[in-house]
Amino acid sequence: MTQDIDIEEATAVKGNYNAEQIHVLEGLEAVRKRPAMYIGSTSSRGLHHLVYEVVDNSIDEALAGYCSDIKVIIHKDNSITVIDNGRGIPVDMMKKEKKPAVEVIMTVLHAGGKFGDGGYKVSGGLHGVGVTCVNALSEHMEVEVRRGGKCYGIEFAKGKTSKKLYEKGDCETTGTTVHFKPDATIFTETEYSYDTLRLRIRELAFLNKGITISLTDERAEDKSEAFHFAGGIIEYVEFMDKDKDKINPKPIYLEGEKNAVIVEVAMQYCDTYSENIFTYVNNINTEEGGTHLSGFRKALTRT
Ligand code: 0RA
Repeated sequence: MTQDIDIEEATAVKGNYNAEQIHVLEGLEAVRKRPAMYIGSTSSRGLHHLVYEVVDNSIDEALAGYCSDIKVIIHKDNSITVIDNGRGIPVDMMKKEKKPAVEVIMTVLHAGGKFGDGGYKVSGGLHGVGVTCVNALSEHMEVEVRRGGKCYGIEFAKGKTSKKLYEKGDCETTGTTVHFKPDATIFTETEYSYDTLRLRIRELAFLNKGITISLTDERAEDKSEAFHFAGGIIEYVEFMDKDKDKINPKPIYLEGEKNAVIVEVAMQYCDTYSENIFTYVNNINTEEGGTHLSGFRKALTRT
């Protein structure tokens, strides 16, 4: 993918840049210039996508086994806060960049992948560029990191650092809080739909058993829900079949792992004529199926 930006022009306008700054600018400007290339669209769909990208990072932390609770808040001004109780984004200085890791993660495209250990990135999405894109497309973003007994803050505007990492004080918990306000000059729609976010958050809670994901709408009074499914996709199937006459009252459940690929299946027969089959890969609904679906069908027929 070529990043279409005139570095010479940018340098001429802004003065002297060193190579590293140009690299950062290149990424962020590219995202702001062609946002749809990174998040699909700048309509309502893209607006909601920003939330999914941030939540995705917390889900990854949960899949790595370090986070059990994710909170999503829609504020009155249609800005969003995502809070998790994971390990917190690392804040230590990175030698090459001479910047704290959290700043590099938030401002350098593709920086995400360099961090977690093998197989860290398991949840779907933009593979490390996600949260950087959200930052680039936000009027402002604040990140709070709770880690190693301390609480830190860092702030950005349109993807650029506006307040360097600072220590806020002591803190006994760990986790990350990301607050962002989508840039109204980029998005054609800036109002969040509770129901749209709710559907995806509930789906993520079904797909990732044991994690609690809550959604709060501060634009309305007492509008808050928490989703937690200990049974995961078993409960998803039960939910989908709740008004049907079941042949096997308890869904059949299979779980296995091969070549580092984890597979989960939950199924239930009903007395209906048509079947509903939903497949997901890394939390993303694969509407057109794939080898995972055809393999499953083949195996089921054989069995
Ligand atoms: C990189 C490395 C580690 C954690 C994270 C990123 C991380 C990112 C996000 C984004 C939202 N919540 C997050 N929580 C964690 C692991 C650092 C370690 O080894 O402790």
